[in-house]
Amino acid sequence: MMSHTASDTVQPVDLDVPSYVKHTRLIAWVTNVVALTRPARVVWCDGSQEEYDRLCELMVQAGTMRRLNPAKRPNSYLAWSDPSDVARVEDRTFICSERQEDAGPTNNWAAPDEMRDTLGGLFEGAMEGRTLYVVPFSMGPLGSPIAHIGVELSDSPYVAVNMRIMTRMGRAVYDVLGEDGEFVPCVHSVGAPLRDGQADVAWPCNDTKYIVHFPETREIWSYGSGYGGNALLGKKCFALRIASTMGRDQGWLAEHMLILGVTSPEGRKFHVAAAFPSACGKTNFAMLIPPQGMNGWKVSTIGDDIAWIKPAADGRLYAINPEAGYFGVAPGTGHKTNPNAMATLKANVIFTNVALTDDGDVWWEGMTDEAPAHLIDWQGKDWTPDSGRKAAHPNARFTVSAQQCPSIDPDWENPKGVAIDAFIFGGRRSNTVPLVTEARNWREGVYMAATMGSETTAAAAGQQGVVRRDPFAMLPFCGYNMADYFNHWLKLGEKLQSAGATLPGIYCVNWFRKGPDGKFVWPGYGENMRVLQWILGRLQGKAGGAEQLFGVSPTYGDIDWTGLDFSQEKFQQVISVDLPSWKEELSLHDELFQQLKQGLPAELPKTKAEIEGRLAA
Ligand code: SAT
Ligand code: MN
Repeated sequence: MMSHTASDTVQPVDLDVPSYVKHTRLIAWVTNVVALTRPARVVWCDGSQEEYDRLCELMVQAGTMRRLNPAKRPNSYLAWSDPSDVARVEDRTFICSERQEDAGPTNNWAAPDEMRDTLGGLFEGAMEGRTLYVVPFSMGPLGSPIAHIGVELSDSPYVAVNMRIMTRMGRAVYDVLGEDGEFVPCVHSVGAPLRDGQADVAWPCNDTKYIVHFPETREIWSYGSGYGGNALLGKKCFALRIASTMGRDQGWLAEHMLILGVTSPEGRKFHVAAAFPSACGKTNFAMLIPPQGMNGWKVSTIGDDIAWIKPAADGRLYAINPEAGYFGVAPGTGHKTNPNAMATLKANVIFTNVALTDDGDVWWEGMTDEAPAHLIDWQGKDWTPDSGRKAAHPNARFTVSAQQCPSIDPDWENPKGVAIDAFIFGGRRSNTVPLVTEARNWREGVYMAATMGSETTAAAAGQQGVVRRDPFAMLPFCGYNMADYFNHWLKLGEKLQSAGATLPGIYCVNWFRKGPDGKFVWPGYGENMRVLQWILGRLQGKAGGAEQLFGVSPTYGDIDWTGLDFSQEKFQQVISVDLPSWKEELSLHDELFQQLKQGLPAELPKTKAEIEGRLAA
């Protein structure tokens, strides 16, 4: 990068603090970040529609976004990122706790002082020529006792408008903050200063990337990427990595979970929180429409990605969705697979890295059975169905307000949250793991969740389709030592149980078993309602099942098959527990336990020994 003597050319900018911002510590922090990064101007975002429209128009002018055909997709935009900036970068993500063992062996760690030096160098002058946006946001309903506030300073208008959809962003946050309220400071730069009249590019970013968390001081610094998970700092950085450490310290849980409501034909309502790794269908599951033959069942959506869960005075666990929108994977979302998402996406959407149709609308693989004859692909190139490549990036995303979802639950903004009846953990496994298994107790459930494996997806940079352990679907998102995290779950369960509470049931699912032909055997999507129904039946003592190696799974007769032609033979293919595969699977659990041996709760190897005993017998 060019060296530059900033003091000759760059005048200190006028901060222009709005009169409604009265928080001295916040103003001092903004002053310091401005002095370090030297933006050309500072804009205090108020969260208004006028501001959103203005920033979108600015990006249309700059070539960052294009406006979609208002007749097809009102008030919606399409952004194409730099081809190198399309996913989270786990190898560039750091947890900088004071002690390395607090980050644990599954996180990248750097000493806080050294990292502060590195960041100081990177952020020095990083915003030259750009605008610094001050983005105040609340994770969770404004003023809710479960909510927490953050302020993101970013030189990306794409971040500012996406944060307005994904969080409660704007002026009202300052009323809650007052003069000295707590907030998580988040600093973000795309790392592409504009110097000496240099022309801008449509999607500025930098080959050098750092996504950094300081858990003790609860700070986030992100450099070099404009992509969602790296740049919208309220999401994975705050609501999972920083919040998980807050939860550890304060006795609650921040989880990579969707939250849904499910109402039985008799009108009884349950709430389920379910953890799956990125790009494994959380949004689809949260918006599930029960299939033909399961009339009277209803699923409603509370959240699609993150849950903050706190024990309440009644001994039950209550969950809120800290977000206000969905940053969902577009490919695979269609009228057949997720009609609710398609309805949600009718208007007011920001699409990133999907393809553009000739009539100014969007398309992606899986939206329709047949692809349009001609498209402009996500890299701006002409595309036809025989191009031999995908039109949308596999991790292409939509950003849309949760309020637009037809299946939104009336309680989705309830500041108290909803009481959780069951936790579901699921990975993407073409073999080995059965369709559904019930843990016989909390400890067995924590074991299942801790040892979960999943085939990697396009949501993270790196090789795809390889099985890796992804405990609780939190491997990339836990802000502290995973062994301590397991312990936190075990201890929370013990505490609630000894106070006389009934804990939620824990279930492990796998929608992704493949047959000998390499195709998925389970139809998935709406048909997952049958599994949900079995789970709720178990919770009420109404549904049967059979004990297997590590829990209870349904037999063919325990599932309601009304309206679906699914043979006993196929069912065997998705439910079977193959003993040689499980020997192999347990050795992989062992590898994980070896890696996490420091601080690993004894309950986990003990549970494994029990499974091994059954396997030998
Ligand atoms: O890119 S995000 O981290 O926001 C989405 C995901 O990977 O789950
Ligand atoms: Mn996610």
